[in-house]
Amino acid sequence: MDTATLEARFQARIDADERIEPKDWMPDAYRKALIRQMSQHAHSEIVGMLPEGNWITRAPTLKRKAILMAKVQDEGGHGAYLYSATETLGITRETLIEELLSGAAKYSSIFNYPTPTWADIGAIGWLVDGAAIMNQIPLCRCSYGPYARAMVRICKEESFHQRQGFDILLQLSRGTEAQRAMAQGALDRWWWPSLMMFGPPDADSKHSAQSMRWKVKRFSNDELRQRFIEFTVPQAQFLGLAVPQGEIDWNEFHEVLKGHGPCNHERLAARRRAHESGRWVREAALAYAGKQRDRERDQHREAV
Ligand code: FAQ
Repeated sequence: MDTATLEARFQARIDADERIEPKDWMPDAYRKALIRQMSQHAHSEIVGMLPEGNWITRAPTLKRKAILMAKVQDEGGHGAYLYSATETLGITRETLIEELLSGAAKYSSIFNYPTPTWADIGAIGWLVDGAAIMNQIPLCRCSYGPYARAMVRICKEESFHQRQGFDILLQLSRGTEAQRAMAQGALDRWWWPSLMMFGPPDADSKHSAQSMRWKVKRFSNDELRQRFIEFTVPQAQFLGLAVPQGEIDWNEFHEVLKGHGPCNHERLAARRRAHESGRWVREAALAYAGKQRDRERDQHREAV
């Protein structure tokens, strides 16, 4: 069968809302687009552990510390599912991680901002996880089966994360004057970067049109951004906090993507350090797996 016929059949399956599975035929461009988006997503989850991890040792109570540790571990788990789902497209996790550590791969702009106060942890849960849910619920209906299924579980966990962040800010906003000011400061810092998470304006989004035809994306960047604003503003009012007014500074977004955000260097340096210090664990696990295989082979030989 020629490529044009295969492509027409593929698109017909997508149009009929059928799921594409790893062993199905797919156009090269579809495979590449998914590897791009899913690996960026996986990297974001892993790099996203860093701004919050910064507060684990300084959480204000034992309960808050336990909750934060669980949340950060969840993000690591999301990264692991997403790397596995990406591997089903024929690329290895080692290659993906090399791309992250060399600086060749993107991860979400949002994780290049600092977390100077405890209220920033509340703002990340409320706004960043809130934005992630808004973007990811439609991905549960994405045409690629492994990505869509990973998203179902991830979204359930993100909704717990969003509530814990809101709860931190609720407590601060009902607290002392200084605590209210801290909550407002965090909202002021995270509002614009959270809106930028949805990606460039529709007119500048180079992948959206094709991605929508393939039903990877179901809504445009601006549509989801607008929904997020409508959903979040009443919550800010409930907290008694003022939402910053004005326009998104797209110049800032592009600078962060080019590696010039406040924490780009720090984040990559932390990931490289973690990768180096985990080397012995990976080597030991590989050696153990090799020994296990030898043992199983010997047992099999003895049995026959
Ligand atoms: N940051 O043509 P479009 C989380 C890039 S997970 C950096 O519109 P597309 C959980 C884009 O890659 C957060 N780069 O692209 C958590 C492309 O560059 P390329 C991550 C961005 O793919 C919470 C170029 O700009 N979520 O938060 C960004 O159609 C708390 C042109 O853009 C996902 O990854 C950005 N914000 O739409 C963890 C969700 N926006 O690749 C810890 C899945 C755009 O050509 C703590 N991804 N770019 O070099 C998506 O839904 C889409 O990929 C978009 C971008 C919507 C992000």
